Amino acid sequence: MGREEILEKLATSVHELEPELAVEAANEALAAGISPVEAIQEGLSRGMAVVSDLFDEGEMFVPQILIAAEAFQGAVDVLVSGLSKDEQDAMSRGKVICHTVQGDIHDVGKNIVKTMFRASGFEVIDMGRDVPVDDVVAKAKEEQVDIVTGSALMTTTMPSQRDIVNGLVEEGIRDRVKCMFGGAPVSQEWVDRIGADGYADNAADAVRVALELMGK
Ligand code: B12
Repeated sequence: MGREEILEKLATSVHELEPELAVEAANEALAAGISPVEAIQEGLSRGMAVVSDLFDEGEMFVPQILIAAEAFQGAVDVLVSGLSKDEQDAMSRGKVICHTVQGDIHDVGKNIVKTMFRASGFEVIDMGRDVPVDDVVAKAKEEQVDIVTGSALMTTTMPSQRDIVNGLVEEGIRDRVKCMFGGAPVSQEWVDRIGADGYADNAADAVRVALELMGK
């Protein structure tokens, strides 16, 4: 099976909701020498984009999204297990907190972003969802992370992102910690307004922006 076919199979397994097929395709990707990052970006993420579109069009519903996320994650677990020693050593690319902000339980996007960070060699602390602002700020300080990221999926929970930036300022560590935010209602304009450092509207760009912020 060729490279294009395998990438297509990865994408299809996600939007056709077939976790077993996703694992099979991930193993084929490894055997064919396709890099984990490429398999996630060009394969799985394309499948997830289809899922998002179908959802917006009312053609797919939440239970299906969760199965798609399961297929995505299962394939990622296989792909990451295939990272070379060098790639695993690159784990020092930076330490990142991922979480979904206070009051918000939407974590599908957060999990994708987390996965992309891990697959790209970042060390990720996943704090889960509906995480109090103070906990995030305290963790950033305690773990001396390089970047705090946070997802907000509701207009009502976006202000927590601003509170995190302010909390880091109050703790006196804002100059040492970069802030990156995302989620469907979040925009570059919002991120600029609250004085954060980075924004991206998808997981692949999130990694690209993070590397820029780290000066890499
Ligand atoms: C699935 C879903 C749910 C599931 C969540 C399951 C889960 N475990 O996540 C359930 C059913 C639980 C749910 C509950 C609710 N939901 Co809901 N939900 C959605 C839905 C359909 C899809 C979200 C999703 O998973 N998208 C797919 C992922 C892949 O996309 P994403 O999260 O945007 O992430 C991508 C990018 O944004 C980016 N990104 C994400 N995070 C980050 C972080 C960084 C740092 C960066 C750089 C980038 C980045 O990269 C990701 C990958 O490409 C959206 C509709 C929508 N179109 O967004 C509504 C939606 C978000 N929900 C909504 C609402 C209102 C609710 C409820 C309040 C409903 C209710 N009345 O009970 C509750 C909220 C409870 C709470 N306190 O949070 C509204 C929010 C409206 C608003 N106020 O803004 C939406 C927009 C639906 C709507 N049109 O009304 N929901």
